[in-house]
Amino acid sequence: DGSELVEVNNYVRSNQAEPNYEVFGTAEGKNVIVVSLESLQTFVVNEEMNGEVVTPFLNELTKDNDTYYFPNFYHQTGLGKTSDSEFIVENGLYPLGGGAVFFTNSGNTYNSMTEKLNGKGYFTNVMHSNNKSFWNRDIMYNALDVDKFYDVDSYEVADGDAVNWGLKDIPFFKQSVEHMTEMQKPFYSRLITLTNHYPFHLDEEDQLIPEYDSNSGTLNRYFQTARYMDESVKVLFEELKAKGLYEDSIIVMYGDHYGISENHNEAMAQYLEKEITPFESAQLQRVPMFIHIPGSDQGKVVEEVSGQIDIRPTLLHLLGVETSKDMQLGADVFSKDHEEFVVFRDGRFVTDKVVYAGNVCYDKETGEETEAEACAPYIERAAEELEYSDTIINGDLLRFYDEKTGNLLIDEAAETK
Ligand code: GP9
Ligand code: MN
Repeated sequence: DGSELVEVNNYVRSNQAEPNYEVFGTAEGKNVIVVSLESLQTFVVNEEMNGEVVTPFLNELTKDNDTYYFPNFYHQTGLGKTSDSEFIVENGLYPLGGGAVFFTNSGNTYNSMTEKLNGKGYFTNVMHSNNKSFWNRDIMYNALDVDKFYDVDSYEVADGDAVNWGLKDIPFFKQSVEHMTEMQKPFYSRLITLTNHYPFHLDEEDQLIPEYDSNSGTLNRYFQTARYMDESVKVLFEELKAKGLYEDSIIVMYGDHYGISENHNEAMAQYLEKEITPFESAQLQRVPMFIHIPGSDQGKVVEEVSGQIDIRPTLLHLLGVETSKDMQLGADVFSKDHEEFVVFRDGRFVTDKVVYAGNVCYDKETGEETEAEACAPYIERAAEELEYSDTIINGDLLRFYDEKTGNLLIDEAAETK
């Protein structure tokens, strides 16, 4: 009957982070372009593979005056992979521990970022050249209030333009920007890339660097497809500039989840030149995150430990949209109240001092096992975070919440029973 919402609401309200008014609204009114970087992990950024630079364009962005780059940013997805990352970004809630929430709870009420931006006059859409029903997206996007889904039918897949899972990212970005030129402004577009996806195949003409030389063909090819992804992002920026959309847009990009699983630890150890302990495995869950605001001149590397759940409040605040009444669990990374505490969907967690993985507490600095007391206070809190999120989703509790006023609609709900 929604009564669980009282406790959840108390928790959310007491963990809320005030916006930082030095950056609040600095992207107000701009088009919003959010790019999901398929399977991109931080271990390839600003690194080389056998002397080859893997992500030259993204490396430049990490040093760019208009870009905030987050090297200590983690994915928080579960079995729902890409769709879980979408869920987190849209709702500021965790995905579920079991199946993909896009399948299990697509009938719920949500107060998505999309819905909020609809309310600000944005034309909201998702662009992804795959069948619309993959991950149940067509159904879930209705629940998230997405105005239009540009699925595979909105793209022309010419001969030689498809590889691996479908349309290559370069033609995908070109055609997506073409669509943007026709959109009502301002728009909020989420673009979901695809080429850097397992099993990481590329046509020869798109192989811009050689493969790696380990016993894992998967890891060997991954560097090549990551290199291609980097090239495709460069094309996105060029196209936005060519079409006059760049200056009026804010571009947020994040890795959706890991691409290289623990099955490739031996090859990964060869590349990283260190043993893949549970500590290293947790650190390998870092995915790059960029916030690019043309002309802002405020860019810097933000070392803050943060995660995908922080994207929604951070972005909304940059757009000048308040979130003080939102039922979200992340926090604005620019806020003084933002806490360096990232919870993975499986219960592992990372703070600025420790990494908790495999039931062992590690010193974040050294990667060595440290005394359990250093992690102890966080173990219960990590479980609590996930539990509150699950409670909201499993109980469809946003039905009983008025995000305009912050009122709980519990009495009303009880009456109608
Ligand atoms: C499928 C694409 C990839 O449309 O989002 O999904 P993933 O396997 O990464 O979840
Ligand atoms: Mn994915």
